[in-house]
Amino acid sequence: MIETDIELLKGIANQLRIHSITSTTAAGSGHPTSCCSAADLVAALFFSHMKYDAKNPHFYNNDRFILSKGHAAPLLYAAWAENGFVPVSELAKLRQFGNDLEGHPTPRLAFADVATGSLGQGLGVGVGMALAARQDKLDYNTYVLMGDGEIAEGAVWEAASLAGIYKLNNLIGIVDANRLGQSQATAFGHDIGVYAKRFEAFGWRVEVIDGHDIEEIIEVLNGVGLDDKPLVIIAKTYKGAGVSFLQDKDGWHGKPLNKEEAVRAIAELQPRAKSGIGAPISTPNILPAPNLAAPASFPAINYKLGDQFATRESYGTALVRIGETDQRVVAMDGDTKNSTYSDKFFKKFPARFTECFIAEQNLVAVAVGFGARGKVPFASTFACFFARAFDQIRVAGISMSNIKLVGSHVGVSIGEDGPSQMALEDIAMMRAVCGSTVLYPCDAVSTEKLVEQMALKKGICFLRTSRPKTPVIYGNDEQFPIGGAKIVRQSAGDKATVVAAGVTLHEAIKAADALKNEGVHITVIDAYSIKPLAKDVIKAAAQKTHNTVITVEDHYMEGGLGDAVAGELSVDGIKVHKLAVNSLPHSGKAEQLFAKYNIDAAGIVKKVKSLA
Ligand SMILES: Cc1ncc(C[n+]2csc(CCOP(=O)(O)OP(=O)(O)O)c2C)c(N)n1
Ligand SMILES: [Mg+2]
Repeated sequence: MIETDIELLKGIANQLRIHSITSTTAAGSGHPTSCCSAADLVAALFFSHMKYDAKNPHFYNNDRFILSKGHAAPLLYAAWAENGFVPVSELAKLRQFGNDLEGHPTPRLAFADVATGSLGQGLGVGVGMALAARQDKLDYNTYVLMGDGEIAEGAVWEAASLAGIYKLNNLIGIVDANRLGQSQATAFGHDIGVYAKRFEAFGWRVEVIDGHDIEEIIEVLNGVGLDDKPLVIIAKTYKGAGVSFLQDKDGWHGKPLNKEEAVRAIAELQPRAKSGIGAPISTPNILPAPNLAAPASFPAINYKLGDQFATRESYGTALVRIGETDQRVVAMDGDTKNSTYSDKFFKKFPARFTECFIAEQNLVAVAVGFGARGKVPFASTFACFFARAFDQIRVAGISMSNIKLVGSHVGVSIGEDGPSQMALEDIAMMRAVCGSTVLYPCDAVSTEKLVEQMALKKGICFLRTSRPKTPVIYGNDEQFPIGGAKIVRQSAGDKATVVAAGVTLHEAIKAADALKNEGVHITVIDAYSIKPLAKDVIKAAAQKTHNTVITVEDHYMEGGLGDAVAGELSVDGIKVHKLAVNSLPHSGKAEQLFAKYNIDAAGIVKKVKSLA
């Protein structure tokens, strides 16, 4: 433990304010007043309380800091400049094209584990990290700095709830209660007792402090981990604190000072500022490092052709199998584990499973947190409910997160439960995420092999699993590389190329067999990798069938397999005819719904025959 030098910390806080003002003025944009309110908190954390190796922000037992109010990025950058990691001269390049000191933090920076800036997401990520620390028997703490306006977000309370349930005393939330939001005062202004009651109700220990009193800040931080609850520090602060003409003033959110104003502000701050360069920082404990190595291979699979399994069930089987050899694999679910079959993993490895209850935004945020700690998190729920967490998934794209999302119960094939439970937009949604991979297996073997691929592939991978049982059509040695496709039927003189995936692949096979009896032949392709799509395989097949492709999918018309194929192949002059769900579905038997939307064998036969 280093000795606390209160005067030095006060001085560093003002130095951080100066950097925040200077860099945003140089950039001509940014949020200097949001930085000023939190400067004392950040100075105390980075230069007295937190234990970390400032030369190696990735060190596995460093305390973690998530700037959930990501718009205060200049303050974070200033802290990492004052601790010596970022050259101070770099701060002047804030927000410049090509510089990693962007408007909001991203993991392009070694010290930002995740992207922030879409408010309300940091605490859930912190929950994932705090859980990862526990699983890895590491003693780092996770600190999450939030704005008071920000905590109106429901996702904050999903996270607060789970942290309370799991008594995460290694998670510390800090609310910078500066009374103001963007366009006006927050709903509760400085009536911060309201926040205290709310966090208390979620099972947190609450400390209400003056967020500009370094001694008080240090005192509450000294109490971190002393009981079995997560701790939230509600810090009463003033936006623009430290500068007389900014402090507690409306209308300054997201506004840089002009040059003359900056000079005046710095003149106020400079006499009370001290450099943090060379200040001692507490070092983390050296504990055994977690095993984060990818395995050389996975145990073999053993299926018999024709045996029937739902791909959702094969997912559960696969997860247990890869979890045996890949210690990085962890899983989480939103109270659907007996439907998604993630309960197989839960039963086998309870310590590596997190029940997130019915809170899908937090489910994804927790996965992002685990991913940021080197784990390979598999988060599952009904595919339709991932739509609730689309912003978390989108931001995971910016975080370049390594997360695996597994959505079951897709399409009209779920039948009787009706449209509220049917994922019919999920392919469109997941395809749109930067850097994502979208996979859609049709049988047990391809599911097992794709789950292996997902574990080995860094990035956001989505696996679409189905409820109905389907026969095993592939041999145990078949390989399913991401970006591939399987030609399952092809002969000379084929009339059309039918591209399907998942349940509709089996309908396409039935259609091929039915047509064959009538002397009509078609190519059938299993597009198990929707993104990236095996464009060359489909194109080569299409060129042998008069440039005619029919896509068949249990998904809405928009943005799914059909659009993926059309989007890739239209430039090559290939005509794509889409069969997909084209109206609001109704409860019913899967067969009835398939027939209604012409995505069953009969519909495919009809379509093939209709083509000249
Ligand atoms: C989800 C989301 N909604 C809206 C915004 C736009 N926005 C950025 S900062 C801000 C106000 C934040 O207020 P507060 O959390 O109190 O932070 P402060 O700047 O006061 O510290 C808003 C509305 C955003 N970034 N994210
Ligand atoms: Mg505020």
